[in-house]
Amino acid sequence: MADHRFSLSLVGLLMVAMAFLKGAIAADYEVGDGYGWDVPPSNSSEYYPSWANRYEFKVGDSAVFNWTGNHTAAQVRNQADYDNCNTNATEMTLYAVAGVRVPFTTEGFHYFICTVGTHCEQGQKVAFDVIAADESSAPRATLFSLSMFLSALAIIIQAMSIAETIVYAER
Ligand SMILES: *[C@@H]1O[C@H](CO)[C@@H](O)[C@H](O)[C@H]1NC(C)=O
Ligand SMILES: *[C@@H]1O[C@H](CO)[C@@H](O)[C@H](O)[C@H]1NC(C)=O
Ligand SMILES: *[C@@H]1O[C@H](CO)[C@@H](O)[C@H](O)[C@H]1NC(C)=O
Ligand SMILES: *[C@@H]1O[C@H](CO)[C@@H](O)[C@H](O)[C@H]1NC(C)=O
Ligand SMILES: [Cu+2]
Repeated sequence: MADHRFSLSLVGLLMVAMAFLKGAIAADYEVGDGYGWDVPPSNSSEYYPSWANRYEFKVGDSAVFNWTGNHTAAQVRNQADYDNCNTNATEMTLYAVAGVRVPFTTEGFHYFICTVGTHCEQGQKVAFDVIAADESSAPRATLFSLSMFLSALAIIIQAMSIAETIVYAER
């Protein structure tokens, strides 16, 4: 019985570990955290870049743009478009639905602006410096495989201890 409880807690522990490792493989970043995607309180074009500076974005991670009211998240081509708040629709990828999740599929800078009114000029813009997932992805993959193996092992141990309990019950 004690064995059974032990293996159950082992399974629980491994599930937590797996969730953690899965989180380490790809992360979602809600732009602006609790403030969301809006005109910055200070109209400062440093507001979102300084938010972005707190994180390390990797290929495979995603940006989530959440807002209420009239906003968009538009990925513009380069720093010039970002600096100039270029809202030319044919030169951007426009996301108009709040809560949109945009995965980073390439390394390098990714620039986003809001195309509504003068929001971009008022600082509703963000640049992500996305780095490769390469050198860290190998150990992560290994850790993930290891956690899968340990989970399988824990399930086997649990199944064995249940079988043992049944044997005891039948005696
Ligand atoms: C931000 O810009 C808007 C529009 O230009 C202006 O009405 C508002 O007073 C500005 N807010 C701050 C804190 O500068
Ligand atoms: C998006 O923003 C709304 C309003 O600010 C909030 O209620 C909701 O929880 C946010 N969604 C996520 C996924 O953060
Ligand atoms: C918008 O971009 C397209 C493609 O680069 C260009 O042909 C067009 O002239 C631009 N429109 C404006 C108003 O700048
Ligand atoms: C949002 O703002 C745009 C201007 O950028 C305007 O054309 C549109 O009608 C607005 N939508 C709403 C629902 O206010
Ligand atoms: Cu906006």
